[in-house]
Amino acid sequence: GDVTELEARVTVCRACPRLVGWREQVASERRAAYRDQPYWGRPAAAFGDPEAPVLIVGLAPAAHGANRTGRMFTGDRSGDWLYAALHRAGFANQPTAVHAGDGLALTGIRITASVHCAPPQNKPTTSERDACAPWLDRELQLSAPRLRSIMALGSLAWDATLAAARRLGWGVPRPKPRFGHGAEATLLAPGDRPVRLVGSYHVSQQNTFTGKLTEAMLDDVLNRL
Ligand code: DU
Ligand code: SF4
Repeated sequence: GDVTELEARVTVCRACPRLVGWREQVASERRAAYRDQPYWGRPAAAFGDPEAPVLIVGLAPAAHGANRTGRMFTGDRSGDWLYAALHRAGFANQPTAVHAGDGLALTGIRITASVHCAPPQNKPTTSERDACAPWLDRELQLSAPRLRSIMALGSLAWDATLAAARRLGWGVPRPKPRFGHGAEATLLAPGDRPVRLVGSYHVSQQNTFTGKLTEAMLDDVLNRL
């Protein structure tokens, strides 16, 4: 289908020189430590159910997570949290995500990110965010006819989603809705179809280790989707 073609196209994108250099440098330096597995070192495409009515938008692949395994949130601590929660909520067939061939499948949900390549310090620049934005635009455009809700993980994803919706001409509330854990806004997709945007603190260790984001808080947002 269209979204699977989109997945294939993003994996060969080389638009951001700094990120192309970084993803390949990390891959070549770390390949030896993961000798028994392939090391991706390329853009991570969206992952999950191609017909999903629910979309998760994350920040960007982690250097040794999706940049290593090639699959969103796979092989890092953020993913341990996210996939366990998706399994509790009934979206994932298993609670763990170890590598791209581990049998994980999602039903009713897809996961993408505002930037598809791992950035140094998990911080993409403004120009990298702008360069990657058309991939999110396209994902939203292709999912629009069936999309009911979007979960934005962190404020960058929240802003990227609102900006994409605005570029696509969807109805977006003004003033711009503010991000927060559990914040909600209603976007109007073509045909004035309401799409509920829900914010969640990101599942990064900075939030989960400190207790800023608890399992109950994450479950609460997922259950609203
Ligand atoms: O080859 P495919 O069935 O289109 O699946 C591609 C990819 O997407 C696979 O790694 C599983 C995942 N996926 C999923 O998570 N949920 C679905 O409903 C369909 C595919
Ligand atoms: Fe392409 Fe996005 Fe990666 Fe930049 S971050 S190289 S736009 S996939």
